[in-house]
Order: sequence, then C-alpha cells, then structure tokens
Amino acid sequence: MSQAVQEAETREILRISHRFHLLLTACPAWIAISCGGTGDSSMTEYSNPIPETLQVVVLDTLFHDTTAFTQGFEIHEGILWESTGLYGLSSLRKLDPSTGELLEEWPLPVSLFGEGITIVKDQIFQLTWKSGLVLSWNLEDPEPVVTGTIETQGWGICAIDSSTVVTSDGSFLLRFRNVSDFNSIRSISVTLDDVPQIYLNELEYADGWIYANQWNSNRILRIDPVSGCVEALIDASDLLSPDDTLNAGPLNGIAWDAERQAFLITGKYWPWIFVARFDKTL
Ligand SMILES: [Ca+2]
Repeated sequence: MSQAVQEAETREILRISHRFHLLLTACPAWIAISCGGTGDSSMTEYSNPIPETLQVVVLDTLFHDTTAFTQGFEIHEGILWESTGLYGLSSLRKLDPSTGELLEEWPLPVSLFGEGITIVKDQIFQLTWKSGLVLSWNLEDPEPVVTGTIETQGWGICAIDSSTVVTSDGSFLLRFRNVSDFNSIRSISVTLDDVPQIYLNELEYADGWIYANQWNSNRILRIDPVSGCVEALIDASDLLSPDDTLNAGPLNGIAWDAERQAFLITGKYWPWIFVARFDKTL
C-alpha cells in the first residue's frame, strides 16, 4: 500500500475511532453492553459466551493482483467477484476461483470509492465508501446502476437471504436492510467479552454465521446474527510471510466457497488468495 493512501485511510479511521470513543465515554452503559439487537422497542440482551479460538488451515494458495485494493470478495456460481477501492481505481472484477486469475474488470466512476459487494439472485450490490450510494450490477451484462442509498458509510456487505443484506460502516453495529430499498430493518451490537467491536469491515455469511474482519487487523470475528455475540475468533496473522507483508495492506476479503467447503481469504495489495478452513485449536 502506498504510504499516502495508508496515511489517508488511517486518518479517516482515527477520526471515526475518536467519534466512537467520545460516544462510548459519553454513554458509560454502552461500554459494558451485552451483545443484542437495537433499533426496535424490544431490545433483547444476551450474555457474551467465551469465544472459541480457531486456527486457519491453508489448503491451497492462489494468485492475487498486488495492485488490487480489495474491499469486497464473494463467490457465486463458480465465479469469484472482487470489489476494489480508491478514487479513480475502484472496480468490479471477475476472477477465476481456481487460480485467482483476473477474467474481466469494470471501472467505477472516478467520483466513487468501491467497497463491499454481495450477490442476490442475478444482481451484484456494491457499496461505496462515503457517497451513501449503493450500486447494482447485472451479472450477465455488468454495468453500474445506482439502486439505493444508505445513511451510513459503506464498508462491508453480505446477503443472509434473498431479501435481506447486512452492512457494516466501521463501527460495532451491523445493520440488516431490505434488499429492495436498502432501508435499515434492525441492527445488532457486536461485542466480545461485553466490549463493542469497532472497525467491522468486509463481511461474509456462511452456515448461519456472519464473518467480519476488523480493519487493520488480521483477525476475523464469527458473529451470531441474532445476538451480535462474537462466538469465535480466527487469527489470520500468520498467512503472509515477512516479505509478503512489506507492501501488503490489511486483511480485507472473505468469500465462502460452498463447493470446496472452504473460505477464500485475501487483503488489500496481498499477493495471494488463501483457500482455507477454520479449525479448532488443538
Ligand atoms: Ca465477503
């Protein structure tokens, strides 16, 4: 990652961090909140379980473009789709999931900063960072169309069924939205040991769990979509060699491959996509 880009992103994240620090300081009760839903009149609180620690077992290593500022990652019907960010460099990409090879690429308008993607039926939905715009792309003839707006920043997105998507915005909240209009239905607070987990970034839904990587860490959280409790921690810090990390940015791509029963994992400017499963630590 170029130093200028890293510094700009870090400044923005620190600004968000400062805002949440003020919020948490002003509302002490939130500091020790249990995981639970918000946004409705009957908020339910849950006790945080002791999370499992899972290790990443690498099954295969695939090529990844070291110029790709990865923001979204999802597999659909044998194609690996990737969203990239940065103004003037954002794109939607079609990759071969068996090799990581770039098959096709479509640029975004220079005014838009690409973020997370997910696929519902025959549409790819792509968030943008600070514009509030949600783009849709037809799978058969990709062309970006503004399909909705959201009231928050766009970071990560995953579909949990044919009518509902979940979005992250860099905070500890995950918002459930109608895919028809992207209005927020409800939200959950994601907590670990009763501590809100901010910087939730790229998302993936698999086997009833929401997986989120936290910005600027190599940690993936496995989250209960009802309670918001972090049920498991996945440490992906050993994936890159010291040489690989010299130009690599943070982990930021999780895609569930149902055919291989494995996750594909990558990050911003990473040289590799790792095919991996998450196992209990022996
Ligand atoms: Ca994903």
